[in-house]
Amino acid sequence: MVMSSEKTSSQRVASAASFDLKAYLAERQPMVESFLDLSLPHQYPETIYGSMRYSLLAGGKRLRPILCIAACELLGGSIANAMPTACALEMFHTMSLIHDDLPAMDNDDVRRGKPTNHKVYGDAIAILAGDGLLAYAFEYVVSKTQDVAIDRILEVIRILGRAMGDLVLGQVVDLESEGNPDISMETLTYIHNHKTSALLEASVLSGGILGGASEGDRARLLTYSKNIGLAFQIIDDILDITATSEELGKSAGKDLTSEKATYPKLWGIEESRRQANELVSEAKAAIVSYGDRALPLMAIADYITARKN
Ligand code: GRG
Repeated sequence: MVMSSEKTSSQRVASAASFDLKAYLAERQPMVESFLDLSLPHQYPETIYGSMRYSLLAGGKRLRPILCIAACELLGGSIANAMPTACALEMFHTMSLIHDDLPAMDNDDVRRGKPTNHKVYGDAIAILAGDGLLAYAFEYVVSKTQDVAIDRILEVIRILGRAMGDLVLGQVVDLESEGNPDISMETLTYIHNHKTSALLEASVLSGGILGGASEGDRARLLTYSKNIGLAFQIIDDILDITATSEELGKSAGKDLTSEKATYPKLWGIEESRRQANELVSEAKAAIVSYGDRALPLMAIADYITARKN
């Protein structure tokens, strides 16, 4: 659904800056928090539910659920249509963080300002908590989504499954590139398209599909999400250098100590920031035809480059 508009495209892109993203998030983030809390109640065996809840409810920006909800609303769907998938996206994201932090992978002690899952529950339970969240998220989408045609739910499941497969591919190439700061731009882009962008893309696309996206809507949302996905990673690399561990809620400066290839290393900080800003402009341009309904997604795109953690 493309809206006709009296504002010009550049006026629309500019007005994203005056959209009250704070108020938009203040309404939706607490809803996501309470649905997440209800999604996974304490039950037997207590250890594994405690471990999954520990990481799932540890905070974080909740960017993926918000993107899903915003894309659904853009196309006229409701928050309720998107909420089960929004929660599942956070379960997927959380499971990837738990596994990423394990000693066999990035070996991190702190995440979201708290000791990592394996530090509290041990490696075995942390692995199982990740596996549990992965499996449960799919079930949750199927059993809780309401007022959405079954073929759309099936397509959402396909997209989510593909994205989680992509995360594995990105992580493998990342692990294989460890200690080699001279990897090509092509390999670096492969890693981030799969590790980071894939789930952000799935968040936007699945929200769109739940909201009734046409083929044209899907193409526009894909362009938007691919651009914000890469911009998000570039800013992540910059923040690893410029922000403190307290601000990030995880160990800062790890890319330098682990000799990881990053965008700032390849381009420098200033050029990296310029590239991220350009990607965000392209993302916003892709959805400008939706009129004021696109303002939340545009403001989220701006937030991705302005964020401090
Ligand atoms: C998918 C089966 C399966 C296994 C996981 C470990 C792994 C394979 C993939 C790693 C994926 C990963 C951790 C990518 C990094 C993505 C990223 C930039 C995370 C930070 O996201 P934020 O800033 O975090 O949105 P918060 O805490 O705010 O949610």
